[in-house]
Amino acid sequence: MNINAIREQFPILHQEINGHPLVYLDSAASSQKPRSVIDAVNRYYELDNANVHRGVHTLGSRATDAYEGAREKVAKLLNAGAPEQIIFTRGTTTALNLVASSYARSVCGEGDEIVITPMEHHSNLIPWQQAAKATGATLKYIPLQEDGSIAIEDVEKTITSRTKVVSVTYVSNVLGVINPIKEMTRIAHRNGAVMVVDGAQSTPHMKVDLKDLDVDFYAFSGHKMCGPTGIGALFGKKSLLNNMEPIEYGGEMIDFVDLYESTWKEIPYRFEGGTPIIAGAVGLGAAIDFLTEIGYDEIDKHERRMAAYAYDKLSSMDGITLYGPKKDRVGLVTFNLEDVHPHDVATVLDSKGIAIRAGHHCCQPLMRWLNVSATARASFYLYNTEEDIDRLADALIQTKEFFGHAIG
Ligand code: 7TS
Repeated sequence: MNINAIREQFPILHQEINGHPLVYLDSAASSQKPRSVIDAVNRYYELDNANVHRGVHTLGSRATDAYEGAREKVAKLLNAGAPEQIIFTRGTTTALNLVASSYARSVCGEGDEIVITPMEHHSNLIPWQQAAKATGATLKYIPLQEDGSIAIEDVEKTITSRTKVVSVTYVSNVLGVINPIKEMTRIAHRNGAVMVVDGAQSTPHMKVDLKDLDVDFYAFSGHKMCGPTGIGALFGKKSLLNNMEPIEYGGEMIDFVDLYESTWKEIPYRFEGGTPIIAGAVGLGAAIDFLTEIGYDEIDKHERRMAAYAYDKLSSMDGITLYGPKKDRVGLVTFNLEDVHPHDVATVLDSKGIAIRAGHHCCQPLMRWLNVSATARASFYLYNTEEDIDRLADALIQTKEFFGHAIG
């Protein structure tokens, strides 16, 4: 992987922030976009723009082909099988809410269980809290081990024959841990539960094979994987989607409408009410082309190298605490500097042109589990270099000094 050639394709990276060359270490929040994605969205608006699934005119057909072509690309990327099992959504949050509002509320009742973990992003936690409240089901948590990883014995103990839904993130946006989704899915299925996976942090970085994992639902966002904001998708097995009620009603999703009764289109359209996110889907399709051309093996190798380099470099410093397991992690490091609030760390780093994220990362229960109110996080993607991490480490040393502490 030629990192310089890759960096050349990301226009935003070539600028100074506060008098320093930008070092972007916040891709877990949102990745940057390559020229090919920006051009694909522009080209769509300049040449093909129209509404989909209705016009008999040429632009309408082109827009429909582009939109449905993007759906096929998503299905192929994830080895998801039939493209109608891919529902375009605004992102991971909307996709998970769709499963919790439509599927979970129809199958759960008093005495049933919904199982999640304390490491979930609020998007994969609050929808289940609300579904549990609405249905009388019990929300249960698989406990985490000391380093934040999940032990299969604990999965076995938590999931029971009363469990209807298990919903877990593939990769934690704070701990960087990769969860054993395939084994967890097997256990969920053995107990008659469906497996929902939050793929927000896995899809940008790892080859995901939904047939092999055998999960029932899988959600992700385009903006974390070089695509535009406002587009993502939900994969659902046809047998489940076919029996689910829509949660949004209106144009595009209906078959026949009468004054007092209506019927719905087939999947996926019944879940895509209103004019869809056409340009977003086009951009996502271009992002998939971009990532697959480079190859997930290369991306994964590069990011693991970055993560290991960063982990080793930062953990060798005094006065720093790193969170999450040491091995088997994706390209991010979450940390705290002793006696310096992470917001202050991020502010000092920004003054040196380095963008990191500070806060609770939409994981307040996980922060409580870690016994902190907030953390700093540096996250890497295919365009980051060892030099970026050196700049981060140097800036952290200066931050410690700035706040009056020596660091080794
Ligand atoms: N799930 C996980 C694991 C995430 O990391 C995020 C976003 C989401 C769900 C929600 O995705 P959305 O596109 O619907 O917003 N995570 C982060 C983050 O770590 N920092 O900013 C957003």
